Amino acid sequence: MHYDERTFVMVKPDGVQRGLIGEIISRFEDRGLKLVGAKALTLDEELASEHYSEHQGKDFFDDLIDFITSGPVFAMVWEGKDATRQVRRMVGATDPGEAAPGTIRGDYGLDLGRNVIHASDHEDEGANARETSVFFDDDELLNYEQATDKWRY
Ligand code: RTP
Ligand code: MG
Repeated sequence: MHYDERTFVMVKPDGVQRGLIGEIISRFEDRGLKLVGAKALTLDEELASEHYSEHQGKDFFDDLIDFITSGPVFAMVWEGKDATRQVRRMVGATDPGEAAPGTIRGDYGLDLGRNVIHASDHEDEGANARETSVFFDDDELLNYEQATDKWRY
């Protein structure tokens, strides 16, 4: 269990279009996580394929790439205790129809494609480092103390 674990998260084009960036940031802030990187951008096909390289060859891959390149996304890195697993719990199941109410996908997701948010897989050991490096250079990530740090992670 690492208190300063970092995890990669991205609001997908549907979440950006629906104005959910602020709501999603608030949820992670309220949970006591620390924002150490953020960036708005539109993915091209190459970057999108690199990000979702684990799904190359699957039947939903082309639709996934079309969707994720269809408009701006909002990429972030959050830091905190057990951050990868805790963020995944807050994000909820892949299919919003199965995601529990109270999770981001359970509250806002529409369907398997339009599920609002991506988060690195806590069961895939290298996912965070790999995905973070697709979006951020090392010097774009912050190291800072928050006044509230001693009260949280
Ligand atoms: P993500 O990577 O986007 O955070 O989602 P996830 O880990 O919960 O799910 P993953 O298995 O990595 O799938 C990536 C995205 O592909 C779409 N998908 N479509 N059978 C299908 O049609 C299918 N399966 C997955 C979803 O949008 C999912 O978020
Ligand atoms: Mg995934």
